[in-house]
Amino acid sequence: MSTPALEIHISPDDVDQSLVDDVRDGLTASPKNLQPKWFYDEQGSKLFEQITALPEYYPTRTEKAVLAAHADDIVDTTGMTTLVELGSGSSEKTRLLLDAGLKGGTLQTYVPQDVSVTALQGAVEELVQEYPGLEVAGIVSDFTDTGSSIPVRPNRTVAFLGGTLGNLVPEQRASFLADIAAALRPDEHLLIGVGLVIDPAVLVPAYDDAQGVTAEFNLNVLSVLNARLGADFDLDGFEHVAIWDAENEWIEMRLRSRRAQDVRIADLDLDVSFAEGEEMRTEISAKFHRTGITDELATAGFGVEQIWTDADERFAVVLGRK
Ligand code: AVJ
Repeated sequence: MSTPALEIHISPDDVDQSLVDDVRDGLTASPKNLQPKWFYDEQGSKLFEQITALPEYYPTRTEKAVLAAHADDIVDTTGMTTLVELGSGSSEKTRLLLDAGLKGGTLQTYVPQDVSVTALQGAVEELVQEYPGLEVAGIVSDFTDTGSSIPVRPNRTVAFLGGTLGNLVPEQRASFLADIAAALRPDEHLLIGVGLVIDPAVLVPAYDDAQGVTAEFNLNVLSVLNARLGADFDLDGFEHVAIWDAENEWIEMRLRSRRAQDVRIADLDLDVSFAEGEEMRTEISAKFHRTGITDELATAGFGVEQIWTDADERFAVVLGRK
């Protein structure tokens, strides 16, 4: 089998440099923070897959059910010829759209984007075998920086699923959405999956599960820093925290230092002190109202054509049209 071509817009050196910059910025800030994109080394991606199967973690299965129920409708409404998927990962959800798109007869090209060459290579090889009639053209890039690398093709739908939009703060979301709008022509589409604001009694356990998988996922980011930057974080010295920030309407994950401790990040020649009880933010996962996401899309230049949700209104799949 021939190796499918990937278009590379970011090199391993670029990724290393952005890790260095993020960690230096985050650990010298007050309060300290780390960017959620660094969760996903091999172990972190495995842990995230486990999270998606937890009874408390409703987003993945809910979004999948919404897509399964409405994939034909999405394909009919968009008439998509090209599906561009940002942050595609391994995505079995994608197959729901690909199946519907091929059945509908319009879909010709699938463009998955991911920051990991190896993850993308594997996914592309599988898809090429599974869908012989489909052109698959992968893009390696950072999704926040992808507007400019979206290939020029006929009738594109850009999909950004899973609720990952919620990892960005409002200003980052605005520039991300505006970049995508700038890359699209009139009548092309954006399909985004977002978690909705629901009862914190349901939300919080989704990010603080009984089995402790999310805690392990959160702590794993310290292993990533140990491995990639020669840091000496003691994972037992930190504990997982997940809170609902009602004002910002986001879940915030943090790592709380169990004791006063010093950590050295050798590759940055940086020493960092943590006070006992000090909390470092590792992720926000914003939740939305229909009106809020509609306004954010409008500001970026998209009209909302349709919002599909599950019966409990926990998760929304939103179709915007430029
Ligand atoms: C993959 C970003 C959508 O925010 O729900 C899961 C990541 N963090 N549990 C989310 C995550 C903690 C997830 N996203």
